[in-house]
Amino acid sequence: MLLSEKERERKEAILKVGSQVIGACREFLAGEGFVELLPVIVAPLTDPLRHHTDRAVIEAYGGRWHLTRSMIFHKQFAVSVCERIFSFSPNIRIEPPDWGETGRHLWEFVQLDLEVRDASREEVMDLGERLLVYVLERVKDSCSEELSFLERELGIPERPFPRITYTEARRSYGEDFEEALSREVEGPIWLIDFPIDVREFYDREDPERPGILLDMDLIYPEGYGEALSGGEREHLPERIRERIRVQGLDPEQYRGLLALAERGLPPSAGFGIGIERLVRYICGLEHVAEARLFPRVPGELSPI
Ligand code: ASN
Repeated sequence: MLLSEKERERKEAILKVGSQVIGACREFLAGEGFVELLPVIVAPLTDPLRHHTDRAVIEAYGGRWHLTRSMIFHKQFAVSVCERIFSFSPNIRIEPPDWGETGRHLWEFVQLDLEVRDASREEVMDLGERLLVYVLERVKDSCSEELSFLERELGIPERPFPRITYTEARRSYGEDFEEALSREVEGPIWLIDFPIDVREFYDREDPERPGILLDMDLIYPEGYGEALSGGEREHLPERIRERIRVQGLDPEQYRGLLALAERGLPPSAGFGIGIERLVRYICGLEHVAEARLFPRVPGELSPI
């Protein structure tokens, strides 16, 4: 026997919840007029990310191709075609091996990545809240048996969700504020206004508050940590060039993005929400790896 009956039943319950989560996201976004894009797996450029992540590059046809860390730049281009887009985007991020123990990291995961042309941060925060509440309600309803098998009591948060700025969070909870904040709050909370040097260059600087970004994370309660990350985007070529320069990145690597920006990337805002983390939260799982049948845990090998 591959799994004991108890293990099999537990895995099946989690996978059924995961499947309902994906269906509920699609249903909600279709109702909001979104177009689903097929994901990009390899591209000449990808998200630089602000923390250290080993590069995952393959060579083909005389070119170097990055495995997608996030579809951020493709989303910025895509909204020049359709006003509202999303994709269930597989991401590869070769994180440090000890991140396998955080309970929150997989080095292959899927994020529901969405973007809206001409939107403000407020608009996508509103959308994010409605999406989360819709999914929780749907799953609570359609997976009541699975949730009771997993002994999970799921509350539906009230909107609007509270907010805290990055600066306030650090002042109140210290360096490791995300974890502490997530343990203390009763429901999801927005973390907003990150300082410019802690985030990637594509999050838009607030023109009225230099050094502060128009971005946000959503933090789950009960210690489950970050749910979602996003913001308004830098879309003007001179702004992108300047942010790349200040972060000490090689502009040559972002030649393709800069060429698109010169031709006119539209203003936009969006976010990505980790699907395995959402399933972990809904099911009350110890480790995000439990949300996948074939998990890729940093620092661990896999037989299949
Ligand atoms: N998906 C995120 C965003 O939309 C980017 C990321 O995953 N790093 O901002």
